[in-house]
Amino acid sequence: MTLDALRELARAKLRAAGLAGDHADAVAETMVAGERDGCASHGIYRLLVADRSIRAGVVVPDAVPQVSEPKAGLVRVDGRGGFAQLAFERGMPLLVEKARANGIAALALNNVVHFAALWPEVEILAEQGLVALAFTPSHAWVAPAGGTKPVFGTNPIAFGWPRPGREPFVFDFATSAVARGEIELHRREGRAIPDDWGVDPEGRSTTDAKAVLDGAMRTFGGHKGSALAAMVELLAGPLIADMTSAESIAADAGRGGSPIGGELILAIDPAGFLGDAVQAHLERAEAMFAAIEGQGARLPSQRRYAARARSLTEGVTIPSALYADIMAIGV
Ligand code: NDP
Ligand code: PYC
Repeated sequence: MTLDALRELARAKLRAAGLAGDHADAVAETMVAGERDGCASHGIYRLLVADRSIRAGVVVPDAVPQVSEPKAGLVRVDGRGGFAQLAFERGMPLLVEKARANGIAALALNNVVHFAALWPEVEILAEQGLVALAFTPSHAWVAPAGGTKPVFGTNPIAFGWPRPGREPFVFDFATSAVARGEIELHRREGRAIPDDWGVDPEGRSTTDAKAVLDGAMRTFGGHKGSALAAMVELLAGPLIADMTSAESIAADAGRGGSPIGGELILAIDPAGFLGDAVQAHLERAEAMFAAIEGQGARLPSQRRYAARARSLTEGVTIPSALYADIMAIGV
C-alpha cells in the first residue's frame, strides 16, 4: 500500500471504531509513521490494539486535552482519558517555546492512554534543534531482576539529538528485554521467542510467547534495565502525579486495554549552555557519530531512516492476516 492509502485506511478505521476526528488523525499519523519506518510492533498492527481499548471503554474517544503551565519551565496536558497523541500535539508548541526561553522545559502528559512508540515525539523535537528525552510506564508486565512477578511496565526511554543538516540521532527502546508488542506479534504468528525474554506463570524460562504474556517479561541487561525501569516508573508516575504500571493494570481491571497514565518529556535547548557556539559543539558530536560508523557499527535510527526512505518510494506491505483483521474493525 502507499503511505497515503494506509493513512486513509487508518483514519477511516479509527473513526469507524468511534474515535473523534482530531484523535483519529493524530493516532493514524503515529501508526503510519511506525509502519513506514519498519517498526511492525508499533505500526498499523496498533489499529487492533486501539480498537480494543475503544471497545473496552478504556479510552475516552472524544476527549479534549487541557493545557496548563504549572511553572515557567513546565507544561502539563491533561489528556482527559484520550489517546496520548493529541495531548502531545497540543502541548508540544508550548514545550518548545519554554525550552527556548529557559534553556530547558518539561511536558507532563497526564491521564492519557498510551499504545505507541516514543521516537516520533523526540524526533520532532530534535528536528527543531532541541535535545529531547521521553519516558512512560505501561502495565505491570515485567519482573524486576532477581524476581519473577510483574512490577514494572515495558517502560520505554527515548532520546533525540539534533544533527546539523541531517536526520536527528534517536534511540527508543523498552527497558524490558523487548517490547510486549513484539511478543504479541510472535504469538499471533505462532513463532517461538528467545528464552531470555520472560518466564511462564511458574517463573520458568520459556520460548512460548503466550506463556510469557501470561507470566512475566524480563528487563534488559539484568539489574541495569531493572533500575532504569524503576526510574521510568518514578519520573512518569509519582513525579507527575500519575499512575505506576501496577496502578495502570489495576485500573484496567481485566479489560485488556492499553496502559493508562502519564508520560514525561524533557526538552533542552543546546543554545542555553552554548550560546553562539552551538554549531561548533554539535560538530564535535558529529565526530563521535563518525567514530561509531567508521568502524562498521550502526547508529540507532539508521535502520528506521533507511526503512523510511524505502517506504516513501515503494510503499509498505501489510501481512494478509493482519489486513483482514483490520478490515473487520467497525464492521
Ligand atoms: P529494540 O530492542 O528493537 O530497540 C530499538 C532501538 O534500538 C531503536 O532505536 C533501534 O534503532 C536501536 N537498535 C536496534 N538494534 C540496533 C543495533 N544493532 N545498533 C544500533 N542501534 C540499534 O526496541 P524495543 O522492542 O525495546 O522497543 C520497540 C518500541 O516499542 C519502541 O519504539 C518503544 O517506544 C515502544 N514501546 C512503547 C511502550 C509504551 O508504553 N508506549 C512500551 C514499550 C515499548 P532502529 O529503529 O534504527 O533499529
Ligand atoms: O509494546 O510493550 C509494548 C507497549 C506497551 C504500550 C505500548 N507498547
